[in-house]
Amino acid sequence: MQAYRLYYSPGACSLAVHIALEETGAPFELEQISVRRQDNHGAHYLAINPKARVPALAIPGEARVLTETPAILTYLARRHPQAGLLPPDDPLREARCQEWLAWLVGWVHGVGYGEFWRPGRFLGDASVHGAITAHGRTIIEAANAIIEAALGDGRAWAEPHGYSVVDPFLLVLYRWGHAIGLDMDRHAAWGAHASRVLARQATRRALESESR
Ligand SMILES: N[C@@H](CCC(=O)N[C@@H](CS)C(=O)NCC(=O)O)C(=O)O
Repeated sequence: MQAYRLYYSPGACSLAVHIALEETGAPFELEQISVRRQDNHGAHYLAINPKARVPALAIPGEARVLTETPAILTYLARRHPQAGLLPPDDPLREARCQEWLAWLVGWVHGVGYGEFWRPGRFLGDASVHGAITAHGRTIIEAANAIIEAALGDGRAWAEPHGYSVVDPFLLVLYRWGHAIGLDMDRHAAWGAHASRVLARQATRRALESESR
């Protein structure tokens, strides 16, 4: 099999895709894109992904990169079913995973962390950026409480059937909570979940390679 190429940034949402790729066992290459220094807006990456975001996945034989984390995760799970990253042949169980992804990516990441880290994305007027950042933090904290309550019922993974593409995304958000200075120790069930994701070989390999 020819190798995938993942365009990523260390610790960004692309980490969830990186972990999923490791779970599949399929060959892949990495190309680091700096989202902080806005290098991704350079001509090289814009030609690859006009949306100028990571992750993007180059698929052998496919002219356009695949973008949008839920789409990439779903593709990898379905393309490599032996990895068990989505429940097989069960529309409701898959829909539950998509329900998580849509909310985590669209609301918690897109709006919560978007407002927190990039208030200028919402309004150009710098005088209101402080209020937008504070609003983003409120969204994140409310979402974190919902995640903790869901994981607090004793399940090992986001969906009770077993590990899925949702779990590495939850790890990304757990790390981001720490990164913005939230007291993540308040979320004991989520912390235990993060430890379980971190204990997987695929996660270890992805994190080790992103720290190099
Ligand atoms: N909806 C996209 C969001 C991707 C996204 O916002 N990625 C961030 C990193 S976590 C990024 O590339 N940020 C660069 C920027 O804002 O300039 C997805 O689900 O993949």
